[in-house]
Amino acid sequence: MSLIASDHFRIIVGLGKSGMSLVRFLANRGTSFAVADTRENPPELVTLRRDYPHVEVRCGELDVEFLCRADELYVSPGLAIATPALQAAAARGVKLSGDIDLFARNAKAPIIAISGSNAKSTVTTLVGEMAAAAGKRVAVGGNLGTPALDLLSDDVELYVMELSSFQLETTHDLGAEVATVLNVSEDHMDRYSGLPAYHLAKHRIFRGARQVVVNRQDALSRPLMGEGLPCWTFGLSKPDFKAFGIREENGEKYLAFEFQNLMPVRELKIRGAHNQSNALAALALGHAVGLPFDAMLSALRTFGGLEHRCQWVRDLDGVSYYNDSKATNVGAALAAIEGLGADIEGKLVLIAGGDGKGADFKDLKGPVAAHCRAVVLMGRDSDLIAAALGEGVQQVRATSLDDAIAQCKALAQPGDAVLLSPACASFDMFKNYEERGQLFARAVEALA
Ligand code: UMA
Ligand code: ADP
Repeated sequence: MSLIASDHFRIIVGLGKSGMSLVRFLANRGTSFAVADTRENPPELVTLRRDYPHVEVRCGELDVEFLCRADELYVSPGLAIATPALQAAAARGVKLSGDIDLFARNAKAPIIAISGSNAKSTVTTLVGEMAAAAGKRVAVGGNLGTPALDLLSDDVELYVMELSSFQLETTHDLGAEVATVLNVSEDHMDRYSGLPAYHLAKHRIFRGARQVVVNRQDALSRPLMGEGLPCWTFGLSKPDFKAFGIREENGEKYLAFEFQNLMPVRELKIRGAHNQSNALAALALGHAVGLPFDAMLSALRTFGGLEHRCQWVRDLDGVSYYNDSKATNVGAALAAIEGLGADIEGKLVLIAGGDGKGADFKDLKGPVAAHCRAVVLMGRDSDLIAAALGEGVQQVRATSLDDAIAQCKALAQPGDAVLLSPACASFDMFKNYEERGQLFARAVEALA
Protein backbone atom coordinates (compact mmCIF):
# COMPACT_ATOMS: atom_id res chain seq x y z
CA MET A 1 0.00 0.00 0.00
CA SER A 2 1.24 3.46 -0.79
CA LEU A 3 1.99 5.77 2.12
CA ILE A 4 1.57 8.97 0.12
CA ALA A 5 -0.65 11.39 2.02
CA SER A 6 -4.02 11.72 0.35
CA ASP A 7 -7.59 12.49 1.26
CA HIS A 8 -8.39 8.81 1.17
CA PHE A 9 -5.72 7.10 3.19
CA ARG A 10 -6.76 5.40 6.42
CA ILE A 11 -4.87 3.70 9.22
CA ILE A 12 -6.52 1.00 11.29
CA VAL A 13 -5.15 1.21 14.82
CA GLY A 14 -5.49 -2.13 16.61
CA LEU A 15 -5.40 -5.54 14.99
CA GLY A 16 -7.84 -7.58 17.05
CA LYS A 17 -11.34 -8.63 15.97
CA SER A 18 -12.53 -5.09 15.14
CA GLY A 19 -9.29 -4.23 13.35
CA MET A 20 -9.54 -7.33 11.19
CA SER A 21 -13.19 -6.58 10.33
CA LEU A 22 -12.01 -3.11 9.22
CA VAL A 23 -9.28 -4.67 7.08
CA ARG A 24 -11.84 -6.84 5.27
CA PHE A 25 -14.25 -3.95 4.84
CA LEU A 26 -11.71 -1.45 3.47
CA ALA A 27 -9.96 -4.03 1.28
CA ASN A 28 -13.29 -5.07 -0.29
CA ARG A 29 -13.96 -1.46 -1.21
CA GLY A 30 -10.50 -0.76 -2.58
CA THR A 31 -9.68 1.91 0.04
CA SER A 32 -5.96 2.47 0.71
CA PHE A 33 -5.00 1.71 4.26
CA ALA A 34 -2.27 0.55 6.62
CA VAL A 35 -2.43 -1.01 10.08
CA ALA A 36 -0.78 -0.16 13.41
CA ASP A 37 -0.92 -1.90 16.78
CA THR A 38 0.96 -1.13 19.98
CA ARG A 39 1.48 -4.86 20.57
CA GLU A 40 4.51 -6.60 19.06
CA ASN A 41 2.36 -9.55 18.09
CA PRO A 42 -1.33 -8.57 17.74
CA PRO A 43 -3.83 -11.45 17.58
CA GLU A 44 -4.77 -11.11 13.89
CA LEU A 45 -1.25 -10.52 12.52
CA VAL A 46 -0.87 -14.00 11.06
CA THR A 47 -4.26 -13.79 9.32
CA LEU A 48 -3.50 -10.33 7.95
CA ARG A 49 -0.10 -11.38 6.57
CA ARG A 50 -1.65 -14.49 5.02
CA ASP A 51 -4.74 -12.89 3.46
CA TYR A 52 -3.50 -9.34 2.77
CA PRO A 53 0.28 -9.63 2.34
CA HIS A 54 0.59 -6.20 0.72
CA VAL A 55 -0.87 -4.23 3.63
CA GLU A 56 1.75 -2.32 5.61
CA VAL A 57 1.68 -3.13 9.36
CA ARG A 58 3.57 -1.30 12.10
CA CYS A 59 3.72 -3.10 15.45
CA GLY A 60 5.01 -1.67 18.72
CA GLU A 61 4.88 1.87 20.07
CA LEU A 62 2.64 4.13 17.95
CA ASP A 63 4.58 6.48 15.66
CA VAL A 64 2.83 9.84 15.40
CA GLU A 65 4.52 10.70 12.07
CA PHE A 66 3.22 7.46 10.60
CA LEU A 67 -0.29 8.05 11.95
CA CYS A 68 -0.31 11.56 10.48
CA ARG A 69 0.01 10.16 6.96
CA ALA A 70 -3.64 9.19 7.23
CA ASP A 71 -6.57 11.55 7.00
CA GLU A 72 -8.57 9.26 9.28
CA LEU A 73 -7.66 6.71 11.95
CA TYR A 74 -10.02 3.84 12.73
CA VAL A 75 -9.22 3.21 16.37
CA SER A 76 -10.05 -0.16 17.95
CA PRO A 77 -12.17 -0.18 21.11
CA GLY A 78 -9.32 -1.63 23.17
CA LEU A 79 -7.33 1.60 22.73
CA ALA A 80 -8.59 4.71 24.53
CA ILE A 81 -8.76 7.78 22.29
CA ALA A 82 -6.98 9.56 25.16
CA THR A 83 -3.82 7.61 24.15
CA PRO A 84 -1.18 10.38 23.70
CA ALA A 85 -0.09 9.34 20.18
CA LEU A 86 -3.72 9.37 18.99
CA GLN A 87 -4.30 12.76 20.59
CA ALA A 88 -1.11 14.09 18.96
CA ALA A 89 -2.36 12.93 15.55
CA ALA A 90 -5.80 14.45 16.23
CA ALA A 91 -4.14 17.77 17.15
CA ARG A 92 -2.55 17.72 13.70
CA GLY A 93 -5.93 17.36 12.00
CA VAL A 94 -6.27 13.61 11.67
CA LYS A 95 -9.84 12.45 12.30
CA LEU A 96 -10.34 9.78 14.97
CA SER A 97 -13.11 7.39 14.07
CA GLY A 98 -14.06 3.75 14.56
CA ASP A 99 -15.79 0.75 13.08
CA ILE A 100 -19.22 1.73 14.42
CA ASP A 101 -19.34 5.01 12.49
CA LEU A 102 -18.39 3.20 9.33
CA PHE A 103 -21.02 0.55 10.06
CA ALA A 104 -23.70 3.20 10.63
CA ARG A 105 -22.85 4.97 7.35
CA ASN A 106 -23.21 1.72 5.43
CA ALA A 107 -26.16 0.05 7.17
CA LYS A 108 -29.29 0.20 5.02
CA ALA A 109 -31.69 -1.18 7.66
CA PRO A 110 -32.80 0.38 10.97
CA ILE A 111 -30.46 -0.02 13.95
CA ILE A 112 -31.50 -0.82 17.51
CA ALA A 113 -28.55 0.38 19.62
CA ILE A 114 -28.04 -0.89 23.16
CA SER A 115 -25.50 0.24 25.73
CA GLY A 116 -25.35 0.30 29.53
CA SER A 117 -23.02 -0.84 32.28
CA ASN A 118 -24.85 -4.15 32.65
CA ALA A 119 -27.44 -6.27 30.83
CA LYS A 120 -26.33 -5.25 27.30
CA SER A 121 -25.71 -8.80 26.08
CA THR A 122 -28.87 -10.17 27.69
CA VAL A 123 -31.11 -7.45 26.23
CA THR A 124 -29.38 -7.49 22.83
CA THR A 125 -29.81 -11.27 22.52
CA LEU A 126 -33.40 -11.06 23.69
CA VAL A 127 -34.32 -8.33 21.18
CA GLY A 128 -32.61 -10.39 18.46
CA GLU A 129 -34.75 -13.40 19.39
CA MET A 130 -37.89 -11.27 19.46
CA ALA A 131 -37.15 -9.97 15.96
CA ALA A 132 -36.44 -13.48 14.67
CA ALA A 133 -39.72 -14.69 16.22
CA ALA A 134 -41.45 -11.87 14.33
CA GLY A 135 -39.98 -13.25 11.09
CA LYS A 136 -37.46 -10.43 10.54
CA ARG A 137 -34.11 -11.02 8.89
CA VAL A 138 -32.14 -9.71 11.85
CA ALA A 139 -28.38 -9.29 12.45
CA VAL A 140 -27.16 -9.22 16.05
CA GLY A 141 -23.67 -8.26 17.22
CA GLY A 142 -21.23 -5.42 17.94
CA ASN A 143 -19.51 -5.65 21.31
CA LEU A 144 -21.19 -9.05 21.59
CA GLY A 145 -20.22 -11.75 19.09
CA THR A 146 -19.72 -10.65 15.49
CA PRO A 147 -18.00 -7.26 14.91
CA ALA A 148 -20.35 -4.65 13.46
CA LEU A 149 -18.85 -4.41 9.96
CA ASP A 150 -19.05 -8.18 9.46
CA LEU A 151 -22.84 -7.98 9.93
CA LEU A 152 -23.44 -5.62 7.00
CA SER A 153 -25.61 -7.19 4.31
CA ASP A 154 -28.28 -5.96 1.93
CA ASP A 155 -30.47 -8.86 3.12
CA VAL A 156 -30.71 -7.61 6.68
CA GLU A 157 -34.00 -5.95 7.72
CA LEU A 158 -32.98 -4.97 11.26
CA TYR A 159 -29.67 -4.59 13.14
CA VAL A 160 -29.59 -5.17 16.90
CA MET A 161 -26.30 -3.80 18.19
CA GLU A 162 -24.64 -4.06 21.59
CA LEU A 163 -22.29 -1.09 21.89
CA SER A 164 -19.69 -0.53 24.60
CA SER A 165 -18.49 2.81 25.90
CA PHE A 166 -15.15 1.95 24.25
CA GLN A 167 -16.82 1.68 20.83
CA LEU A 168 -18.91 4.78 21.42
CA GLU A 169 -15.83 6.93 22.18
CA THR A 170 -15.10 6.98 18.44
CA THR A 171 -18.73 7.08 17.27
CA HIS A 172 -19.75 10.48 15.94
CA ASP A 173 -23.13 9.88 14.35
CA LEU A 174 -24.87 6.57 14.86
CA GLY A 175 -28.35 7.53 13.64
CA ALA A 176 -30.08 4.60 15.36
CA GLU A 177 -33.80 4.08 14.87
CA VAL A 178 -33.94 3.59 18.64
CA ALA A 179 -31.14 3.84 21.22
CA THR A 180 -30.85 3.10 24.92
CA VAL A 181 -28.40 3.25 27.80
CA LEU A 182 -29.93 0.55 29.99
CA ASN A 183 -28.22 1.63 33.22
CA VAL A 184 -25.07 3.40 34.36
CA SER A 185 -22.91 2.28 37.28
CA GLU A 186 -19.16 2.40 37.79
CA ASP A 187 -17.10 0.28 35.40
CA HIS A 188 -13.80 0.64 33.54
CA MET A 189 -12.56 3.25 36.01
CA ASP A 190 -9.02 2.28 34.96
CA ARG A 191 -9.79 3.84 31.56
CA TYR A 192 -11.94 6.87 32.43
CA SER A 193 -11.16 9.86 34.65
CA GLY A 194 -14.37 9.13 36.59
CA LEU A 195 -18.05 8.27 36.27
CA PRO A 196 -18.93 11.51 34.36
CA ALA A 197 -16.46 10.72 31.55
CA TYR A 198 -17.75 7.14 31.27
CA HIS A 199 -21.34 8.38 31.33
CA LEU A 200 -20.61 10.89 28.55
CA ALA A 201 -19.03 8.21 26.38
CA LYS A 202 -22.11 5.98 26.74
CA HIS A 203 -24.50 8.80 25.85
CA ARG A 204 -22.89 9.23 22.44
CA ILE A 205 -25.22 6.34 21.49
CA PHE A 206 -28.09 8.88 21.27
CA ARG A 207 -26.42 10.92 18.49
CA GLY A 208 -28.83 11.06 15.58
CA ALA A 209 -31.32 8.67 17.21
CA ARG A 210 -34.94 8.87 16.09
CA GLN A 211 -36.42 7.33 19.29
CA VAL A 212 -35.04 6.63 22.76
CA VAL A 213 -35.71 4.08 25.51
CA VAL A 214 -35.11 5.20 29.10
CA ASN A 215 -34.86 3.29 32.40
CA ARG A 216 -37.25 5.02 34.85
CA GLN A 217 -35.18 3.67 37.75
CA ASP A 218 -31.87 5.14 36.58
CA ALA A 219 -31.66 8.89 36.02
CA LEU A 220 -28.28 8.43 34.32
CA SER A 221 -30.01 6.54 31.51
CA ARG A 222 -31.87 9.70 30.42
CA PRO A 223 -30.38 11.10 27.20
CA LEU A 224 -28.15 14.12 27.68
CA MET A 225 -29.27 15.20 24.21
CA GLY A 226 -32.22 14.57 21.91
CA GLU A 227 -34.77 16.52 23.97
CA GLY A 228 -38.20 16.04 22.38
CA LEU A 229 -37.50 12.70 20.70
CA PRO A 230 -40.19 10.03 21.04
CA CYS A 231 -39.37 8.33 24.35
CA TRP A 232 -40.43 4.92 25.71
CA THR A 233 -39.63 3.99 29.29
CA PHE A 234 -39.18 0.77 31.27
CA GLY A 235 -38.92 0.05 34.99
CA LEU A 236 -40.28 -2.21 37.69
CA SER A 237 -42.95 0.30 38.75
CA LYS A 238 -46.53 0.42 37.40
CA PRO A 239 -46.41 1.82 33.86
CA ASP A 240 -48.14 4.93 32.54
CA PHE A 241 -48.34 6.24 28.94
CA LYS A 242 -45.53 5.07 26.61
CA ALA A 243 -44.19 2.96 29.45
CA PHE A 244 -43.41 -0.70 30.17
CA GLY A 245 -43.52 -1.93 33.77
CA ILE A 246 -44.97 -4.39 36.27
CA ARG A 247 -48.67 -4.44 37.20
CA GLU A 248 -50.10 -6.57 39.98
CA GLU A 249 -53.60 -8.07 39.85
CA ASN A 250 -55.09 -10.59 42.32
CA GLY A 251 -51.65 -11.33 43.72
CA GLU A 252 -50.19 -12.07 40.25
CA LYS A 253 -47.42 -9.88 38.77
CA TYR A 254 -47.54 -9.08 35.05
CA LEU A 255 -45.20 -7.55 32.51
CA ALA A 256 -47.33 -4.67 31.24
CA PHE A 257 -47.51 -1.92 28.63
CA GLU A 258 -49.33 1.25 29.65
CA PHE A 259 -52.60 -0.06 31.19
CA GLN A 260 -52.55 -3.51 29.60
CA ASN A 261 -51.14 -6.74 31.12
CA LEU A 262 -48.93 -8.61 28.63
CA MET A 263 -47.92 -11.82 30.42
CA PRO A 264 -47.42 -13.14 33.97
CA VAL A 265 -43.89 -12.58 35.26
CA ARG A 266 -43.74 -16.24 36.38
CA GLU A 267 -43.74 -17.31 32.69
CA LEU A 268 -40.27 -15.80 32.27
CA LYS A 269 -37.48 -18.38 32.37
CA ILE A 270 -34.88 -15.79 33.40
CA ARG A 271 -35.03 -15.15 37.16
CA GLY A 272 -34.69 -12.13 39.42
CA ALA A 273 -35.92 -8.55 39.42
CA HIS A 274 -33.02 -7.43 37.20
CA ASN A 275 -34.15 -9.85 34.51
CA GLN A 276 -37.73 -8.56 34.68
CA SER A 277 -36.25 -5.15 34.00
CA ASN A 278 -34.27 -6.63 31.08
CA ALA A 279 -37.43 -8.21 29.64
CA LEU A 280 -39.23 -4.84 29.84
CA ALA A 281 -36.32 -3.04 28.18
CA ALA A 282 -36.36 -5.55 25.33
CA LEU A 283 -40.14 -5.13 24.91
CA ALA A 284 -39.73 -1.34 24.76
CA LEU A 285 -36.99 -1.55 22.12
CA GLY A 286 -38.93 -4.08 20.05
CA HIS A 287 -42.14 -2.07 20.30
CA ALA A 288 -40.31 1.08 19.15
CA VAL A 289 -39.46 -0.65 15.84
CA GLY A 290 -42.92 -2.17 15.45
CA LEU A 291 -42.36 -5.79 16.49
CA PRO A 292 -45.71 -7.39 17.37
CA PHE A 293 -46.36 -8.28 21.02
CA ASP A 294 -47.25 -11.94 20.35
CA ALA A 295 -43.85 -12.65 18.77
CA MET A 296 -41.98 -10.72 21.49
CA LEU A 297 -43.80 -12.54 24.28
CA SER A 298 -43.17 -15.95 22.74
CA ALA A 299 -39.43 -15.12 22.65
CA LEU A 300 -39.59 -14.07 26.32
CA ARG A 301 -41.22 -17.39 27.25
CA THR A 302 -38.41 -19.45 25.71
CA PHE A 303 -35.30 -17.34 26.45
CA GLY A 304 -33.30 -19.17 29.14
CA GLY A 305 -30.59 -16.55 29.65
CA LEU A 306 -26.96 -16.48 28.60
CA GLU A 307 -24.07 -18.52 29.93
CA HIS A 308 -22.13 -17.05 32.89
CA ARG A 309 -24.98 -14.67 33.86
CA CYS A 310 -26.45 -15.93 37.13
CA GLN A 311 -26.53 -19.39 35.56
CA TRP A 312 -27.61 -22.34 37.68
CA VAL A 313 -24.95 -25.07 37.58
CA ARG A 314 -26.15 -27.80 39.97
CA ASP A 315 -27.60 -28.63 43.39
CA LEU A 316 -25.57 -30.63 45.90
CA ASP A 317 -26.47 -31.46 49.51
CA GLY A 318 -29.32 -28.93 49.41
CA VAL A 319 -27.03 -26.15 48.16
CA SER A 320 -27.45 -24.56 44.70
CA TYR A 321 -24.39 -23.36 42.76
CA TYR A 322 -24.61 -20.36 40.38
CA ASN A 323 -22.09 -19.09 37.85
CA ASP A 324 -22.26 -15.28 37.44
CA SER A 325 -18.71 -14.89 36.14
CA LYS A 326 -19.88 -12.10 33.80
CA ALA A 327 -20.40 -9.89 36.89
CA THR A 328 -17.20 -7.98 36.18
CA ASN A 329 -18.31 -4.83 38.04
CA VAL A 330 -20.01 -3.91 41.31
CA GLY A 331 -23.41 -3.11 39.73
CA ALA A 332 -23.70 -6.58 38.16
CA ALA A 333 -22.66 -8.36 41.37
CA LEU A 334 -25.21 -6.30 43.32
CA ALA A 335 -28.01 -7.38 40.96
CA ALA A 336 -27.10 -11.03 41.53
CA ILE A 337 -26.64 -10.73 45.30
CA GLU A 338 -29.92 -8.87 45.78
CA GLY A 339 -31.89 -10.81 43.12
CA LEU A 340 -30.76 -14.29 44.11
CA GLY A 341 -30.45 -13.41 47.81
CA ALA A 342 -34.15 -12.50 47.91
CA ASP A 343 -35.13 -15.65 45.97
CA ILE A 344 -33.53 -18.37 48.16
CA GLU A 345 -34.51 -19.85 51.48
CA GLY A 346 -31.06 -19.66 53.06
CA LYS A 347 -28.09 -17.35 52.56
CA LEU A 348 -25.46 -16.83 49.89
CA VAL A 349 -21.85 -17.91 50.06
CA LEU A 350 -20.25 -15.50 47.64
CA ILE A 351 -17.00 -15.87 45.70
CA ALA A 352 -15.68 -12.42 44.76
CA GLY A 353 -12.45 -10.75 43.71
CA GLY A 354 -10.14 -10.32 40.74
CA ASP A 355 -9.12 -7.19 38.83
CA GLY A 356 -11.34 -4.39 40.17
CA LYS A 357 -10.49 -1.95 37.33
CA GLY A 358 -10.19 0.90 39.84
CA ALA A 359 -13.71 0.44 41.25
CA ASP A 360 -14.95 1.50 44.66
CA PHE A 361 -16.44 -1.56 46.39
CA LYS A 362 -18.28 0.27 49.20
CA ASP A 363 -21.77 -0.35 47.70
CA LEU A 364 -21.34 -4.09 48.25
CA LYS A 365 -21.21 -3.73 52.03
CA GLY A 366 -24.95 -3.46 52.89
CA PRO A 367 -26.32 -6.08 50.46
CA VAL A 368 -23.50 -8.53 51.29
CA ALA A 369 -24.19 -8.15 55.02
CA ALA A 370 -27.92 -8.68 54.38
CA HIS A 371 -27.72 -11.70 52.07
CA CYS A 372 -24.38 -13.49 52.59
CA ARG A 373 -23.39 -16.12 55.14
CA ALA A 374 -19.75 -15.70 54.12
CA VAL A 375 -17.59 -14.27 51.37
CA VAL A 376 -14.64 -16.12 49.88
CA LEU A 377 -12.18 -13.64 48.40
CA MET A 378 -9.53 -14.32 45.80
CA GLY A 379 -7.49 -12.44 43.22
CA ARG A 380 -5.58 -9.18 43.01
CA ASP A 381 -8.02 -6.78 44.60
CA SER A 382 -9.25 -9.00 47.45
CA ASP A 383 -7.73 -6.67 50.08
CA LEU A 384 -9.74 -3.74 48.69
CA ILE A 385 -12.97 -5.75 48.81
CA ALA A 386 -12.17 -7.05 52.30
CA ALA A 387 -11.67 -3.47 53.55
CA ALA A 388 -14.91 -2.29 51.91
CA LEU A 389 -16.97 -5.16 53.40
CA GLY A 390 -15.63 -4.62 56.92
CA GLU A 391 -16.85 -6.80 59.74
CA GLY A 392 -20.48 -7.23 58.67
CA VAL A 393 -19.81 -10.67 57.15
CA GLN A 394 -17.48 -13.63 57.66
CA GLN A 395 -14.55 -13.37 55.23
CA VAL A 396 -12.15 -16.08 54.14
CA ARG A 397 -9.36 -16.04 51.57
CA ALA A 398 -8.73 -18.51 48.74
CA THR A 399 -5.61 -19.03 46.67
CA SER A 400 -7.38 -20.52 43.65
CA LEU A 401 -10.87 -21.11 42.29
CA ASP A 402 -10.73 -24.78 43.38
CA ASP A 403 -9.73 -23.69 46.88
CA ALA A 404 -12.60 -21.14 46.88
CA ILE A 405 -15.16 -23.78 45.86
CA ALA A 406 -13.92 -26.23 48.51
CA GLN A 407 -14.25 -23.51 51.17
CA CYS A 408 -17.76 -22.61 49.94
CA LYS A 409 -18.82 -26.25 50.17
CA ALA A 410 -17.66 -26.35 53.79
CA LEU A 411 -19.37 -23.05 54.67
CA ALA A 412 -22.74 -23.49 52.92
CA GLN A 413 -25.77 -24.97 54.68
CA PRO A 414 -28.84 -26.63 53.13
CA GLY A 415 -31.05 -23.96 51.52
CA ASP A 416 -28.02 -21.77 50.73
CA ALA A 417 -26.61 -20.89 47.33
CA VAL A 418 -22.95 -20.62 46.34
CA LEU A 419 -22.59 -17.72 43.94
CA LEU A 420 -19.55 -16.82 41.82
CA SER A 421 -20.23 -13.12 41.19
CA PRO A 422 -16.78 -11.54 41.40
CA ALA A 423 -17.53 -7.79 40.91
CA CYS A 424 -14.17 -7.80 39.10
CA ALA A 425 -12.62 -8.60 35.75
CA SER A 426 -10.83 -11.94 35.52
CA PHE A 427 -7.57 -11.04 33.80
CA ASP A 428 -5.37 -11.32 36.90
CA MET A 429 -6.02 -15.09 37.14
CA PHE A 430 -7.83 -16.21 33.97
CA LYS A 431 -7.84 -15.64 30.20
CA ASN A 432 -11.30 -14.05 30.40
CA TYR A 433 -14.61 -14.26 32.25
CA GLU A 434 -15.68 -17.23 30.11
CA GLU A 435 -12.68 -19.26 31.25
CA ARG A 436 -13.35 -18.30 34.89
CA GLY A 437 -17.00 -19.38 34.55
CA GLN A 438 -16.17 -22.61 32.74
CA LEU A 439 -13.57 -23.61 35.34
CA PHE A 440 -16.08 -22.82 38.10
CA ALA A 441 -18.81 -24.89 36.47
CA ARG A 442 -16.43 -27.79 35.80
CA ALA A 443 -15.12 -27.81 39.39
CA VAL A 444 -18.66 -27.61 40.78
CA GLU A 445 -19.82 -30.49 38.54
CA ALA A 446 -16.88 -32.51 39.85
CA LEU A 447 -17.71 -31.93 43.55
CA ALA A 448 -18.33 -35.22 45.30
N1 UMA B 1 -4.65 -3.43 22.51
C1 UMA B 1 -3.35 -3.00 22.59
N2 UMA B 1 -2.86 -2.29 21.54
C2 UMA B 1 -3.58 -1.99 20.44
C3 UMA B 1 -4.90 -2.44 20.37
C4 UMA B 1 -5.41 -3.16 21.43
O1 UMA B 1 -2.65 -3.24 23.56
O2 UMA B 1 -3.02 -1.33 19.54
C5 UMA B 1 -5.18 -4.22 23.64
C6 UMA B 1 -6.30 -3.50 24.39
O3 UMA B 1 -5.80 -2.83 25.49
C7 UMA B 1 -7.25 -4.60 24.73
C8 UMA B 1 -6.96 -5.74 23.76
O4 UMA B 1 -5.80 -5.36 23.07
O5 UMA B 1 -7.01 -5.08 26.04
C9 UMA B 1 -8.09 -5.99 22.80
O6 UMA B 1 -8.41 -4.77 22.13
P1 UMA B 1 -8.96 -4.74 20.65
O7 UMA B 1 -9.42 -3.38 20.38
O8 UMA B 1 -7.97 -5.36 19.70
O9 UMA B 1 -10.19 -5.73 20.79
P2 UMA B 1 -10.97 -6.55 19.65
O10 UMA B 1 -10.39 -7.92 19.52
O11 UMA B 1 -11.12 -5.73 18.44
O12 UMA B 1 -12.37 -6.74 20.38
C10 UMA B 1 -13.21 -5.60 20.47
C11 UMA B 1 -13.87 -5.57 21.84
N3 UMA B 1 -12.81 -5.54 22.85
C12 UMA B 1 -12.67 -4.50 23.70
O13 UMA B 1 -13.41 -3.55 23.69
C13 UMA B 1 -11.54 -4.57 24.68
C14 UMA B 1 -14.71 -6.82 22.01
O14 UMA B 1 -15.45 -6.68 23.22
C15 UMA B 1 -15.72 -6.92 20.87
O15 UMA B 1 -16.44 -8.13 20.98
C16 UMA B 1 -14.98 -6.89 19.54
O16 UMA B 1 -14.20 -5.67 19.46
C17 UMA B 1 -15.93 -6.92 18.34
O17 UMA B 1 -16.67 -5.77 18.21
C18 UMA B 1 -15.00 -7.50 24.30
C19 UMA B 1 -14.94 -6.67 25.58
O18 UMA B 1 -14.29 -7.09 26.53
C20 UMA B 1 -15.99 -8.64 24.51
N4 UMA B 1 -15.60 -5.50 25.64
C21 UMA B 1 -15.65 -4.68 26.84
C22 UMA B 1 -16.74 -5.17 27.78
O19 UMA B 1 -17.68 -5.84 27.33
O20 UMA B 1 -16.66 -4.82 28.98
C23 UMA B 1 -15.98 -3.26 26.45
P1 ADP C 1 -23.19 -6.73 29.63
O1 ADP C 1 -23.16 -7.19 28.22
O2 ADP C 1 -23.63 -5.31 29.80
O3 ADP C 1 -21.96 -7.07 30.41
P2 ADP C 1 -24.74 -9.08 30.46
O4 ADP C 1 -26.11 -9.31 29.97
O5 ADP C 1 -23.65 -9.88 29.88
O6 ADP C 1 -24.42 -7.52 30.31
O7 ADP C 1 -24.73 -9.26 32.04
C1 ADP C 1 -23.56 -8.88 32.76
C2 ADP C 1 -23.76 -9.05 34.22
O8 ADP C 1 -24.76 -8.14 34.68
C3 ADP C 1 -24.20 -10.43 34.66
O9 ADP C 1 -23.51 -10.73 35.82
C4 ADP C 1 -25.67 -10.26 34.91
O10 ADP C 1 -26.14 -11.17 35.89
C5 ADP C 1 -25.78 -8.82 35.40
N1 ADP C 1 -27.05 -8.19 35.03
C6 ADP C 1 -27.98 -8.60 34.15
N2 ADP C 1 -29.00 -7.72 34.07
C7 ADP C 1 -28.72 -6.72 34.92
C8 ADP C 1 -29.39 -5.51 35.28
N3 ADP C 1 -30.55 -5.16 34.73
N4 ADP C 1 -28.78 -4.72 36.20
C9 ADP C 1 -27.60 -5.06 36.76
N5 ADP C 1 -26.93 -6.19 36.46
C10 ADP C 1 -27.46 -7.01 35.54
